[in-house]
Amino acid sequence: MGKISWSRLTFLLMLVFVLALAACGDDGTSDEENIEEATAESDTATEETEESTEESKETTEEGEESEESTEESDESTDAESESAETEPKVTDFEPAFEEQTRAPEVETEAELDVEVVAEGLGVPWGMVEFDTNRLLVTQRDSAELLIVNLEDGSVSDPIEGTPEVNSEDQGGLLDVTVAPDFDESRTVFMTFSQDIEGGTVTAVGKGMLSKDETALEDFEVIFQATPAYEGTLHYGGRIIFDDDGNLFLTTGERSDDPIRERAQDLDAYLGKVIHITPDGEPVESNPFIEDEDALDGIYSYGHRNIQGVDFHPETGDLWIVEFGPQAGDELNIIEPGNNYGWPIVSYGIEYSGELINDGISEHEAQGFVEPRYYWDPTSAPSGMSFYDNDAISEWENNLFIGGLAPNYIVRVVIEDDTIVGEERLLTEEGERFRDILVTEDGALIASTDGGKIYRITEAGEGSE
Ligand SMILES: [Ca+2]
Repeated sequence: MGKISWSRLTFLLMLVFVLALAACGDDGTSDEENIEEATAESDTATEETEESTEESKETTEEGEESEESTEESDESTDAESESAETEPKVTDFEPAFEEQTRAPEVETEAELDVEVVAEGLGVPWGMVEFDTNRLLVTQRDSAELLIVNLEDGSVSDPIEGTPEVNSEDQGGLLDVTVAPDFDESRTVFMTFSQDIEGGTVTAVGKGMLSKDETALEDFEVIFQATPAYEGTLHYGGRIIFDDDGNLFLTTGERSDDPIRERAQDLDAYLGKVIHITPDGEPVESNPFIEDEDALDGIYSYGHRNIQGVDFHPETGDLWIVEFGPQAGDELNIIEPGNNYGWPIVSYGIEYSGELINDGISEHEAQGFVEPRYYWDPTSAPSGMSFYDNDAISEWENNLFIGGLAPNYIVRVVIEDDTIVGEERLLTEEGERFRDILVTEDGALIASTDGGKIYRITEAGEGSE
């Protein structure tokens, strides 16, 4: 074949590729609503989610190809300026500062071992390592608490004594953690969606794990994020202990318009970070404790649906990830008394495509706290954990976040509170990553809505 036919062939191939891209370009986002919002766990919704998963897989593959062809055609392009995000933005918003979105893509250099240690679970929403290489794991829909042994993959029978939950839609048994003095007190804390008069609330309860690990004894509810609402979405529900032995609880704003406006109200626990003692009482140093019109447990407000929380291992700051509307998922550093702006300002838009509150994205200009980072399109963020370990040294102090609908784990590299790199891991697994934890020995553990628990270690460094 002569040179002319080769270049003609190349041209035709490129033309076909460009046309294919153009044809698919617009519908990549149309089904984003199925991501988590409407993930009513009905059969229909599940099918829709699977469809949109496949779509996003396709676009990812196309994205990778287009990245390659860009490199071929223009080798002088600085590779470092490439973002881990390959899909087009769904909004017209510009970031408040350059590093606020689409950080340069980074790549883990270590070779990783990725292993499924357990499968066949339900939706393992929350996990905690309560004993070396043994996890307490919640099952959201069946409201079961299980013990998963990471060393042999064994899964216990459901622990007796867990609370009754409302398991519709996004509700169920949510997060789990243990008291700092668990070895003596045996106290386990859980969050869940609870039916009370007037609707449902995000609730926190605690009980004592029996010596034989088969039952939670004397389980009692210690906190309810009132007011109750007749809805089954946006419970938030993460809990974490601070160094003083108090609990941070995150909530959601219950999703619907107008209830979501309560995220701005200091007389409602919706759309808040809440700071309580292990008995469910407001912590005395809370920012609104002197304000008679405000609820004493509130620590920060103006949040949408906070799905992940952890302390930065170096700075000690409390970081959260909140699920945005269509785009506009945010990473925030939480300071007492601050207002994070939802639903007055957002880097996202409604799933219908309409603007939110006339489409104001600038937080600071409106008197709110700018997110340290946001995603457009969505990363569908869920549970998260800082890598407070040096087993994989290049991961030290990085943040790992589960992605539900773009199916990957997000790795975020942070310097001076600024996001300087982003990587997407396990993109080929096709799993909705629900919760993340780092074990004492430095394994990254990820649970998925497909009922799997993954263990990720450096190749050759595993515990087996
Ligand atoms: Ca915000």
